[in-house]
Amino acid sequence: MIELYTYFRSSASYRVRIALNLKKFNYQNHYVNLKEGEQLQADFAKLNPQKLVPVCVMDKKTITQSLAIIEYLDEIYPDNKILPDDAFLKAQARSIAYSIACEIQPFGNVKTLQYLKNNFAASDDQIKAWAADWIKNGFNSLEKQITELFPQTTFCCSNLPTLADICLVPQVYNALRFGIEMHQFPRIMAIYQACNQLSAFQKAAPEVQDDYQV
Ligand SMILES: N[C@@H](CCC(=O)N[C@@H](CS)C(=O)NCC(=O)O)C(=O)O
Repeated sequence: MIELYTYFRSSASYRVRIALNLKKFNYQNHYVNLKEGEQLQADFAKLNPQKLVPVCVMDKKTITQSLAIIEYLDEIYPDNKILPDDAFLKAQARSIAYSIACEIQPFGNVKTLQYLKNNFAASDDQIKAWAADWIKNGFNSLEKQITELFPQTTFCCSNLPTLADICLVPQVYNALRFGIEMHQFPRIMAIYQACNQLSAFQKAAPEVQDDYQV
């Protein structure tokens, strides 16, 4: 049995939920309420000293970091591949995924936004503008990259969803929450809509998680 420590609104957990669904795994959720600071409590910090979700536990092995979890699952269970076999496509899928996971998401993370509030007395509007700006900057680059390299594919870099789409969808979900006008990113939005036609993506959405709160 695979156990997933998750929070409905966590985009990194959302990535792993999509991957688990694409691979057709059953898994058991353990909910970590980030709003209540449960990620900072001693029990959870013992499981993940990084104090972040997601965490995956399988066969008594604990894995942290969403991309490490997804790549591990893909290596040990090769059915329904998440990373393409072709080396160039694999590099492109990782390039898009890393640009989201390394260059966008950390700037909107709970601890980053709390730091701005606690140490610089940033207002809610300033914090919102900060998070939205990093997403817009990242999406400007990604829109160009995907359009130039893969103008015709249904998903980011293939006609099958890959790691790139797994990272893109939760980030678009966040962008919409921050009120970003997504019509400026037509290629990204077309991919987002194509992904959300698939049940693996639908079942991973924040609104259908058991810990969902408005
Ligand atoms: N690079 C990490 C990011 C994990 C991460 O930032 N998780 C967020 C939720 S999306 C979190 O647990 N934040 C808690 C905090 O900032 O205190 C991954 O891909 O797993």
